[in-house]
Amino acid sequence: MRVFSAILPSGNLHIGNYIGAIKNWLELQNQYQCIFSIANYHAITVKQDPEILRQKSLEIAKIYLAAGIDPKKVIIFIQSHINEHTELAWILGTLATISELKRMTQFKEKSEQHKKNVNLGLFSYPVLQAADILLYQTEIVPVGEDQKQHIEFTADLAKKFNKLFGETFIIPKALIKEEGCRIMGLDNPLKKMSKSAKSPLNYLGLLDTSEEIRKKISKAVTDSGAEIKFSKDKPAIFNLLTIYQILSFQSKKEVEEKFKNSNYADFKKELTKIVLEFLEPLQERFYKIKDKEVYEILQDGANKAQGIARETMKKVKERVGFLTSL
Ligand code: ATP
Ligand code: LTN
Repeated sequence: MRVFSAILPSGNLHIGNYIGAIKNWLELQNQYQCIFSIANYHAITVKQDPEILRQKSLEIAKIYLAAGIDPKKVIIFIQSHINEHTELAWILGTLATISELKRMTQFKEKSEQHKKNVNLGLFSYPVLQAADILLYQTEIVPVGEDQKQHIEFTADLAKKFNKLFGETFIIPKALIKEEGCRIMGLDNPLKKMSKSAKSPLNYLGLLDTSEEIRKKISKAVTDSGAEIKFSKDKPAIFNLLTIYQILSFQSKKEVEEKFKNSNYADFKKELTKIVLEFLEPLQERFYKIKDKEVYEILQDGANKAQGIARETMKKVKERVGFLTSL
């Protein structure tokens, strides 16, 4: 069974990315063949500064490693190192319809956010994502809840291709853990925590300093009332409790019991403590990793990914009727 997932090198990785995606990758890497990419082709669908994009790509690779992704077990690579991603995206694009793509929630949201740059890449983004997944004959795609629609679109596209040209692709499934699959913004608990949020108060960055974490948690929006309980009609405290619960490996009941006599200020203090206990060792590992070491891991990852990608592309080209080159 193969697992594939990716993250965009387009901002600061946050606790939502960790809880919704990376944390689940850690469990999967011991059971399946996992491939984790850094999706830089996807990142340029919104404007990026080239130098920052390069730095962030290296940073994400280091975060994977610091979080515990093991390059001995897993393939880690940069999307643009494998040409087959864009090549397959072109072919799949001929099967994707404009009306399907227009329905994509992420496209609608990003078009709203970047009104002056609603480009073709942003529109066909899910097709490139489908190529990422199908190229490696992926069965499981561990992601946060926001990506569910893109994975369903990928499965539909794979079925369509198989029906037209014969069995070629494995049909992938999203793996979305119920708990923590949608961590909300600290400044607005009705919208997901996001790397591209305007205010840094929206997210807890994996590389934030302890002062920043303290400040962000102390400023986090809370609900009316005073109870520290997982209640659906109190989205702000529900979200903060979810972060606490997951990082402290406790059940909802245990957490509610612990805070039954506390007020918001006490709870926020404990939350800060648990977030820092999680981040400090991760950051310590992060700052020790040398660039050279990462380049070697990415090169090795690209070599391994290339082999699988080439095999799939060969099959795809035959199936669609391309003359094979000599
Ligand atoms: P942006 O807001 O700039 O689009 P992002 O914060 O959504 O970025 P991505 O690179 O798109 O980050 O997502 C990487 C992974 O993290 C995906 O699997 C995504 O589903 C997951 N993820 C992103 N945000 C959250 C969140 N708030 N809660 C849980 N999982 C999340
Ligand atoms: N679109 C995803 C990132 C991504 C991805 C993938 C996730 C690009 N290619 C393939 C899973 C599988 C996002 O999180 N915004």
